[in-house]
Amino acid sequence: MSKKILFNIKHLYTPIDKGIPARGKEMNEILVLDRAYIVIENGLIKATGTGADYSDYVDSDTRLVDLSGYIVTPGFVDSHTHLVHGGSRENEFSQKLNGVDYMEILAAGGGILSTVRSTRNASYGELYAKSKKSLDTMLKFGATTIEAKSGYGLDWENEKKQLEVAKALNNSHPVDIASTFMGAHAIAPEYKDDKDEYVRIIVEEMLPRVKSENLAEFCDIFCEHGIFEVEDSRYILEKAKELGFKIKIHADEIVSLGGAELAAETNALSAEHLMAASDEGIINMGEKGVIANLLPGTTFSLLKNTYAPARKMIENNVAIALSSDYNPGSCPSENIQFVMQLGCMYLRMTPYEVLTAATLNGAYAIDRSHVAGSIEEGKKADIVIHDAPNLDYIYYRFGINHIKYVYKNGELVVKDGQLNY
Ligand code: IZC
Ligand code: ZN
Repeated sequence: MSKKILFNIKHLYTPIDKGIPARGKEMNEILVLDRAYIVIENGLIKATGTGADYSDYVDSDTRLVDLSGYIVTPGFVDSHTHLVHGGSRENEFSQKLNGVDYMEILAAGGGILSTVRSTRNASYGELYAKSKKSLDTMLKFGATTIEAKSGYGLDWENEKKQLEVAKALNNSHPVDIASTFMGAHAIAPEYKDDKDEYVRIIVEEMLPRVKSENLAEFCDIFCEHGIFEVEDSRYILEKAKELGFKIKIHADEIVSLGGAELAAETNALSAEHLMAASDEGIINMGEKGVIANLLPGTTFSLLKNTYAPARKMIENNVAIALSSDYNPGSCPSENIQFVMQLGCMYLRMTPYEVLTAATLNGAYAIDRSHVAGSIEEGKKADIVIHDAPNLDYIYYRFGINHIKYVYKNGELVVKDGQLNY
């Protein structure tokens, strides 16, 4: 039995898990404990409290860790990433600076399709090494659980390669990874003039194989004009549901297409982006309990000012998760803290709402709420210690890394900001 007690924590901040995602104004409810302690046993949280009461839990082989001067939050849950991919797209950065639109770059065979070429050309080992490096960066910024999508293979061999890299990293790396199949990220170049055939391949060939080989839990689709229209998306997602996948939709990222409405209609677990979501779509999502997974790093990186209408979502009782969208095109940064800072600055969410979004609601968005997302008895001891005097400070001092220590499953995996596993 290994036991640790983190004590003398200046302030501990955590959302409270009520068995469903925190919706609307509930997102602003954070439990704050001063001079707090956390008892960790066998990698799990056994108890929390304040003051000296932890002494009841101390026995001869308990390790005591004094955290005076530091604040603590749950490990961050980055519930939307494109972790596994080949190459980079800095060549598109200058195009973007010159006003060329994301969709124009894609229509000209670049964008996602450029990363498809790099990913197909990369070996399993190369993808593994590159993804591991990114995962280490995510961990150093405080993410202890993430989601990873495929979608840069667009054929069986290469989609499988991406998903196998994510699965292997989930087994070998401290960060937990939930996998999503996203063969419907773009139309494969081989079928650019025959979308229906590519849709058939996704539904009849790839989805059943992903399921039978247990390579992913979720199915996601890029529902956007000129990629997969609402009808294509509905068809693919309904088939995915029949096979037992939980579903997600990249919805209303660029134009208002009815993606939010579709997410509500199909009972998707989450809808992603939503920068251009309609009022009706937002209302429907609130009614159906679809999580809005907002990705302000992408809006920032696309040089846009059309941030998702988070306040309107909160007014309509929507649960919001916040994620990096880490990918080589529209958000080439693994820094979840910067995304949280953007959440305050541009989505106009409160520091408490942002914390809920990047922890508990992120865990719900990838069906990990039973193990992650809050510092509560029975969950994994995934705990982040910030070198900061209070929570506001970590949003106010943007662009730097505030992490002092990270515990994952009760083990110290980041020490003084450096990897320690
Ligand atoms: O590689 O551009 N939006 N997919 C949908 C992305 C962004 C990732 C990319
Ligand atoms: Zn994405």
